[in-house]
Amino acid sequence: MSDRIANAALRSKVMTAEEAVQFVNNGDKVGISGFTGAGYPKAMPEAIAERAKAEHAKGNDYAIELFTGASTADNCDGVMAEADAISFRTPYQSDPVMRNKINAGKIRYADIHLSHLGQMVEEGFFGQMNVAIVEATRITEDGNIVPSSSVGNNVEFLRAAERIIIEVNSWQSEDLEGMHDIWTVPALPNRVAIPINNAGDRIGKTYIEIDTDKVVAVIETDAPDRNAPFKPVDEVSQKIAGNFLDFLEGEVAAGRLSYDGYVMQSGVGNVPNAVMAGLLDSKFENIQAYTEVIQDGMVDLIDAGKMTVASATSFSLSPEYAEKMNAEAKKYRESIILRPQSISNHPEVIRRTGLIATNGLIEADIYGNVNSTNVAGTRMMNGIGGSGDFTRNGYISSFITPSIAKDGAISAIVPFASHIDHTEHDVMVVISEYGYADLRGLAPRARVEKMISIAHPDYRPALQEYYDRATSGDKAFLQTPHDLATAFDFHRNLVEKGSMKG
Ligand code: 0RQ
Repeated sequence: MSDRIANAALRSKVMTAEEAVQFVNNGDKVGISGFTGAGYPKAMPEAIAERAKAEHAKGNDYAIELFTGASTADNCDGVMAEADAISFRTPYQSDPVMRNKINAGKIRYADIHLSHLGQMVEEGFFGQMNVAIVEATRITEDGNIVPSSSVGNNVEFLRAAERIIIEVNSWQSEDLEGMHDIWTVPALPNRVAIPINNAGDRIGKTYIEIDTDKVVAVIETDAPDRNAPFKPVDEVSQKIAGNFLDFLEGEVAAGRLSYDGYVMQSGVGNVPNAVMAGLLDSKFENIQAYTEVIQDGMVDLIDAGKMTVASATSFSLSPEYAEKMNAEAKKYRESIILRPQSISNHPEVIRRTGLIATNGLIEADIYGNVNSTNVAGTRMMNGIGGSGDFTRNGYISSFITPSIAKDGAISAIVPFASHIDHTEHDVMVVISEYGYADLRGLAPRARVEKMISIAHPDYRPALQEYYDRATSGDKAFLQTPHDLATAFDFHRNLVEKGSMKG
């Protein structure tokens, strides 16, 4: 038996996932570890999926309500969705099978700001949590949990659940111990200020204290995290990264940013990764990240001595970089901190650090409203994730996007966003391969020209025609002019004809 389970009482609870699944009942609210493809339980999801299939074959109902940190992986979200083992999901997902079931109406999905969920769970907004299933690197002598490659909502789930199942994964490096910083805001009415002034401040413990009496099972696993590798940086991503760096340079020239004062938040994806590659060759030094996930590009910046510290709640590393992290965790824990997502994404700290938020989008409209979640206003892509936490509270909030998707059938710049996650009040800069639209301080009508200038040339005439139509004649609503009869023509074309061009 693994020497990673140092507590004798918990050692006596070791069993297989197939045995432990008896503690996960139909209708249970289950909070699991996991954030992007990191730190999710490796054995229980398949056991839950198998139990669901067996129960369904007998004609019995069996489905759980699933709460996580964020997205997980195909052998977690994917297998359970495939087996119809999930009836409700929150706060974020990106698995194709789960996405299809959500859009088919088979899984109810609540898309929630990542910083909000822990508090909502603990305060009972969803009712009683039944089970917490959390991956650990190690269980200490006192029965505390050393988390693995993510922290997410583990603390809140472990506190709120009636029963706890711990998966101890020996694939995770024991040297991760010391990287975590576990501290949560006391519950109302005893709130205090979060004592983080700088991204690198450590304020808590390196482990999570739990009520060991609630532990019903401990499972030993030895399985890797599963994150997809990044696509190689293409020409469009490179241009977007270049435009983003031009924007940063402009801030330096204007005296609003210094070369050693950049605090970064970055969404995941290929374009953010290209931005980080661009930063490697830039004049920026001593970069700090106060963000949600540690990506390959940040590890490169740390290795190059360009980034001094990265604070997040999870890794989101390619398989190659995950292996490297495991091999060198002792070194990286000097400059990487993993916190609960209620702290990594907390508005109070985000505002204090003065970070520049940079996220992806589905579409932005000519006035700067951003849709991050629903294609054509109706089909869920992934979810809002942490983009709202950072966009609303960043010092500067930027979005980076290719001007088109699906070989040009979709324009990222539209007349009227078909769903709005980030309002015109929060969106400051939108960047595409054609340049950046700096919307700060502008009235809505002054933003239009800038937004059209970063649209794909194929779509610029139609956007201009729309704006001309919206402002022609005696239109009543001149603060944000719209022609309501044609405001969604781009989307109607997409749905009816397969392309926004019509
Ligand atoms: O689809 O993979 O089938 O080709 O969306 O698009 O251009 O690679 O960009 O990876 O940054 O994703 C908004 C989805 C953008 C993401 C979104 C299709 C496109 C492609 C991916 P394919 P790109 P990205 C912190 C912040 C919300 C959560 C968030 C997201 C795929 O950024 O989920 O910001 N954001 N969290 O073809 C139809 C459109 C589309 C579209 C793109 N208008 N219509 N499909 N796509 N635009 C999160 C963390 O830090 C964890």
